[in-house]
Amino acid sequence: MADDLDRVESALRAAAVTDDDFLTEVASHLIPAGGKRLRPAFVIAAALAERADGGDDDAVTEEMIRGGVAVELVHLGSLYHDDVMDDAETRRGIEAVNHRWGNLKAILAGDFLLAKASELAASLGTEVAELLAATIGRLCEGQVRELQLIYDTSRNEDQYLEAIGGKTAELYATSCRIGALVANSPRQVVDQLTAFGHAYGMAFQIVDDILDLVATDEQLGKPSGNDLREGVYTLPVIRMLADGDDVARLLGQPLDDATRDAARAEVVAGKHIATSVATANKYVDRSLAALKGMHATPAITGMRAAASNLLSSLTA
Ligand code: GRG
Repeated sequence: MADDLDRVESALRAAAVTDDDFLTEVASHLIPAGGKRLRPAFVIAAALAERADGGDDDAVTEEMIRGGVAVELVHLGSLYHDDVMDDAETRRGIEAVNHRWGNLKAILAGDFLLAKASELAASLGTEVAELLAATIGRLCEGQVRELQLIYDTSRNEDQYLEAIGGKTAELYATSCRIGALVANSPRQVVDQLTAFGHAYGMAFQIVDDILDLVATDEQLGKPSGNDLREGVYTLPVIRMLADGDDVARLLGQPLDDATRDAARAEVVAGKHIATSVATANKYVDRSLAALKGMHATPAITGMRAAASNLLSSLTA
């Protein structure tokens, strides 16, 4: 897998190169800064899911690499746009694109990355092209759902789950689906891997949202409690508000640092970090159940391990 991800890395860098040196610089900015490359890893794992030998040297085809690059470019483009919306100063431990070059250039460079993703997807056939286009739409819908309820203390669990389904889980589902499609897997397998990706993505975002409340600034690379400050009320907060908790007195408006810290401390002291971890666990179980009946090939074993380890970042 390490060699395959090196191939993804080279192809990713190549995809951001244009005739215009300035656009190349802006579009390439976040690529060397890292990122876990989880989505391309799932494309490749899903493509190898039925390979009992785990895939010999030639098993990972150029098409699989291209699929991985396409989904990572969508992810990257969405981060460019997300950082504009959040007025972010840093991303992946370096200066955010909007902070360095301004919003207009960040938006255009994000658009450029999405265009490149679409071009690569089109080279993988109509079904993949349509799937990636629909996924970009779902990302936007999820993000809009979230924005519509910013600072809204009546945001409910269904609204939260629907938003994270669109903004995060769909791209994981699509990553697995593209891998399975490129490998010409039977429809049943394509659908099982897609369901795995969706459930994994739900658990991933719930954990990400819990980390925003419980992790330190150093662990996050940004101030913790940022979602509270920005009025994005995530699962533990939604549950406290539904219980009629007193924390409501602090929310519903932009917060200064001291109020954000006070609200965060109340949420962390309450019981809904634990109940939200349990909900993330439910999605982990659902992701494992989606793979039921599939042979324990090296790729499937790796996907199961990735899901089972998802919650370990909370105890690390
Ligand atoms: C036009 C595609 C497009 C999107 C516009 C801005 C937007 C709509 C959607 C934003 C979606 C978004 C940023 C969701 C959060 C996803 C998420 C969990 C990001 C963190 O992913 P990691 O941890 O990041 O995989 P790394 O840095 O490891 O790649």
